[in-house]
Amino acid sequence: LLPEPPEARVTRDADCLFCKIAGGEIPADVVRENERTLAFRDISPQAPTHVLVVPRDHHRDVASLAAAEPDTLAELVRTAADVAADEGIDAYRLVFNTGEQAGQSVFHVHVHVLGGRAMTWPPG
Ligand code: DGP
Repeated sequence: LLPEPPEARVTRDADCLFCKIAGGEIPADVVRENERTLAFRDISPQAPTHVLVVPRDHHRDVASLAAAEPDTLAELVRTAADVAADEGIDAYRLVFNTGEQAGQSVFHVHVHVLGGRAMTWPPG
């Protein structure tokens, strides 16, 4: 038997926008990728650097990812730091919106990497 292609090992949701981006069906401005994660620029940037880092596997939010694949969650954060370094910024904000009321609109876990301008606190 031939080994499975990598995509066959990925958990996908056919209706999920970020699964489609991770699968290459919808184009995105990809800045980093590896076997488990993908980083691409947000379509509606809120800062000079605004990149989303997602796992290739489908999980609805960060708590689900933490429970199912803690190593992948750690890799999302490492990738976010690598993106910031690539962009030449040493101050940045990582945001995991969780739930509609907190501003989550795409239910495939993603960390926002925001930087390149001064940030205010508290967030709105
Ligand atoms: P959130 O609201 O936290 O779930 O963040 C979802 C982000 O995804 C939001 O900032 C806009 C971005 N987004 C939505 N659709 C697309 C898309 O088709 N391509 C890209 N690159 N980003 C998208």
